[in-house]
Amino acid sequence: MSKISNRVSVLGLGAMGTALATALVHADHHVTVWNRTPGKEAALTAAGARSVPTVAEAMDAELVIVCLLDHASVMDTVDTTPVPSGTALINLTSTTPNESRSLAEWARGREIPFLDGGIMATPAMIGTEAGNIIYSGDNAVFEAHRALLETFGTADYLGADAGTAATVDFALLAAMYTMFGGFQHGAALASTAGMSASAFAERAHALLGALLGTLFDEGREIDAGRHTDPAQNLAFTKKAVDAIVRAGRDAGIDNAYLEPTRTLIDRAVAGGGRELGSSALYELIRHP
Ligand code: FVH
Repeated sequence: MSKISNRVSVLGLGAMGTALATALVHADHHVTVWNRTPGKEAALTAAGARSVPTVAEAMDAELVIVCLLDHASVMDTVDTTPVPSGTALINLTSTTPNESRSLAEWARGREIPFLDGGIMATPAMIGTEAGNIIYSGDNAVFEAHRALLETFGTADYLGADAGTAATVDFALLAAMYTMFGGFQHGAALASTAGMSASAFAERAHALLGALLGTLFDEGREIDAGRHTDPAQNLAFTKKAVDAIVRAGRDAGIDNAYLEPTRTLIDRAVAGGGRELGSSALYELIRHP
């Protein structure tokens, strides 16, 4: 079969691969889909996509987007068949930075133009203004397919190192998971006073929402290496977090989320950081 320009394939029809392929079909691209297990393609083929039974057939495209479970499943899939000359590969599977670099190395060895991406969105956000995907790797692939990539939402290119997008992706997820962990800790503590998690969510949303803007101040302090915060120094934060840990213990809940924060603050204070702002904790994390 000859290679047809402007054709895009999606490998993987999980929740995210389906959302990506759907957005491409809705944007009138010529979309080919492949999934390891048949049966997930019906809605897409009804909407105009072509489903193929083999990876080799899906590789016959200008651009192949891979969205599978993990690095191992990507290698299981792409390393089974030759990639036609000129076909570019974009990996949107969540992989560690080193896994992304190793995939880039694999692609380089086969002269496959390669871009790695981190999806900063849920499937429902793909194809909407809320969708955002960050990319790194071969800039020529990003520029050649930028318009198509913007089908998913905003598309940001972060640099030539294929591991950069995965690093930033995981950095954002680290912030997200610890925020949700903090919420769950708070909801558990509030429940011991009879407050429902929904009622707690309303209050947490109001407080955390009002504080979100201070992230920019934290960022500036860290970049300047200053760590001053006239409003609240680490000596004060230590007293507050110690008391919250005691309250959790008294209430009979598990302090597993909060204890590491307390340990970090203790280390910073013991190291002479009493008068510094909480952004000083960054230095302990960054330079362990
Ligand atoms: N869903 C989300 O909200 C997040 C948002 C941020 C980015 N993630 C990452 O996207 C990757 C795919 O996620 P997903 O939600 O599509 O995942 P599933 O619905 O579980 O689908 C998994 C697909 O992977 C296929 N698969 C698994 N193992 C293999 C393998 N060894 N060989 C070939 N394919 C494999 C699976 O196929 P099947 O089980 O239907 O045959 C699905 O197509 C992921 O990295 C997220 O972290 C999503």
